[in-house]
Amino acid sequence: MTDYTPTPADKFTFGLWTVGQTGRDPFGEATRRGFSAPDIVRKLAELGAYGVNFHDNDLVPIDASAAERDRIANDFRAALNDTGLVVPMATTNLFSDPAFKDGAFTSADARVRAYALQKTMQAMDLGAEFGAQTYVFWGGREGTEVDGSGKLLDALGWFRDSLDFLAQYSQDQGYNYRFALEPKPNEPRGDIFLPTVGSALGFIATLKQPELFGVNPEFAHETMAGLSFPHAIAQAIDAGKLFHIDLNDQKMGRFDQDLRFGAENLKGAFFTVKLLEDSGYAGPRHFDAHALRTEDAEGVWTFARGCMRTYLILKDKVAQFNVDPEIQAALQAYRVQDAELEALSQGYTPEKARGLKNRSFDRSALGQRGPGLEHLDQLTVEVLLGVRGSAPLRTPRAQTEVGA
Ligand code: GCO
Ligand code: MN
Ligand code: MN
Repeated sequence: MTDYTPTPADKFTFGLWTVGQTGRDPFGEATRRGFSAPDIVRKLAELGAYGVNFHDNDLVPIDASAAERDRIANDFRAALNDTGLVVPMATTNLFSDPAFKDGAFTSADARVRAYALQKTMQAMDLGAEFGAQTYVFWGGREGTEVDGSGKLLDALGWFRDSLDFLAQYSQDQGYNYRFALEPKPNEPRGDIFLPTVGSALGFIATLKQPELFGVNPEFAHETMAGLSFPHAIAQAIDAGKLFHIDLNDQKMGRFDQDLRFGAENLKGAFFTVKLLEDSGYAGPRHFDAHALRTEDAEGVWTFARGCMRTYLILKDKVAQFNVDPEIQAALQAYRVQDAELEALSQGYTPEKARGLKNRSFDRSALGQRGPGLEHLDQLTVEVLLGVRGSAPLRTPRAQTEVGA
């Protein structure tokens, strides 16, 4: 029986801002002290994580002197070297400072837009210094409460110009980042631009170098929009745009809870893991979540362990689902195959169009078929409840993929 202890081959990552979160919320002060960046690195390594990600100001305070910046970077580098933890992703804090209160790349103030570009270039330099390959854009303050400001169309244009500018900067510096846009419908703004994965995918197609841009979908954010996270990531995978992922959990219709992965929607978490594993997604499994405000330091590490452990348990459940004979039979029964009609329906020719138009279909028979979805779904629930099958089918270590 496996104990579901993660190893770096599982590619689990956390942000400095996630396990470092101190419990502060809009109504209350911090409830715990947080940890230094090197302490987070050491503890995550001890727990079996693969990497750590950061916003520029998680690591270096916004008002640090050059000497402070270098000292902080050196301490952080020493912890990474000691532990072997890597930094796969970096990002910019374009939301905390009052300068960004009405947007960064989409501010109506040209000076703020220019400062946002400067700050992001510096943050990209910092990320590259630690080997980050993916650069995330979460437009926390990119939005409005007052649409009478008349900037909806201009804002999208400013956003586009900034992303095009930064993609070119990355190439000129030889960083060759892959950029991942992270959608969110609201909070902290009343309405945030590019609210869903679908919106971000549509916007990417309008950029100068769309091939450099993908998405960083977050479980909580699609759920806040009332949407299905598995559906969102399926569309991103289909488009070749799943560049990164923020795993966490969320109750629908609430504030952004950033709960421990699998804490709330086990079925959604299961199909998330299934899509990632079955599609061969090779990127980090990043947890953008934090411990409940009630927790002390020990609770934070219980939370981090729990995210990884639940992922590994669900990965086992996916393997079990994929070989369960009754489930496989139900899946097969669900699909009706017809070689002749499939050949006629694929790849237009005038003959096929004529052939199809001349076919007669038994509409009433088509409407009468019961596809067996209740049966299939009950079997899925029973896999999740642990009453089907025997021992867990953990992938042997030697077969799991290693490396960045
Ligand atoms: C949120 C966001 C952030 C971003 C992070 C990376 O909780 O609203 O998900 O945590 O992911 O800023 O850019
Ligand atoms: Mn979130
Ligand atoms: Mn996120």
